[in-house]
Amino acid sequence: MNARGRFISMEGPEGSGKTTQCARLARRLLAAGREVVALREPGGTPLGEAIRSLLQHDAAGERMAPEAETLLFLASRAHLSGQVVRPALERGAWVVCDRFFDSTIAYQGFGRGCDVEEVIRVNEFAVGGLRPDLTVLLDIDVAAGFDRLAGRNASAGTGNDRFEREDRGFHERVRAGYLELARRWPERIWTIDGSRNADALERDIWSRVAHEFGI
Ligand code: T5A
Repeated sequence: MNARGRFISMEGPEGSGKTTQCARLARRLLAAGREVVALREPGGTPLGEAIRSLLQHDAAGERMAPEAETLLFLASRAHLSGQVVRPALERGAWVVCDRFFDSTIAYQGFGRGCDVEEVIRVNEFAVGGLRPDLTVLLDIDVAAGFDRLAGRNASAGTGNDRFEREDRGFHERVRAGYLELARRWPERIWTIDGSRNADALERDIWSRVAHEFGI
């Protein structure tokens, strides 16, 4: 458990509904009278948002080395952890984060093929022992997640970013990597079927959070 506040991260493959559920969980916590700090990764600070933009778009068609990509995510996370997450937890706030360090293990480790144990070690260096009290893993079939994104992109008139353009094999490895992490750290990572409707997921996540943290 973190000093005073609570730290919850939401993880999963593309289109699994993390952003939707983070917003709903934050609303429930606010309604329960908690101070909530809602964050996303990469991002959450001006430096982090600048790094996010570097990571999501091709730099003049140049392919980024997997190690460079990993370290950019970690730079954003190190800054966010020290500047925002730790101070929030120390004053007793609830931090709800759309992705945290499991994303780097799943995407850059399992997805890109960087050595997983090495990625875990550098992650530790970046966050200095900080870890979520609870991680909700929204698991979804890769094709189903991409169908959702296609619907969203069509109505928003946007295209796929650098990660969404990766092939099916990459995203299958990411999904399998997440499930492997859930087996490795069952006390922290709770896997839930993300293909269900958003209201049902919201209810289940809230009931788990309320029960686990005594709200
Ligand atoms: N990344 C990130 C790494 O490679 N390494 C890292 O260390 C980190 C931190 C971030 C990218 O960076 C990569 C992973 C990502 O590719 P992002 O824009 O933040 O990019 O992308 P995602 O985190 O993948 O978020 P998305 O917005 O693409 O998907 P979400 O958040 O899972 O889904 P959400 O909630 O936005 O929903 C998508 C669509 O589905 C609908 C929504 O209305 C929306 O249209 N929807 C549902 N439809 C049916 N049923 C439900 N239950 C639904 N929930 C949502």
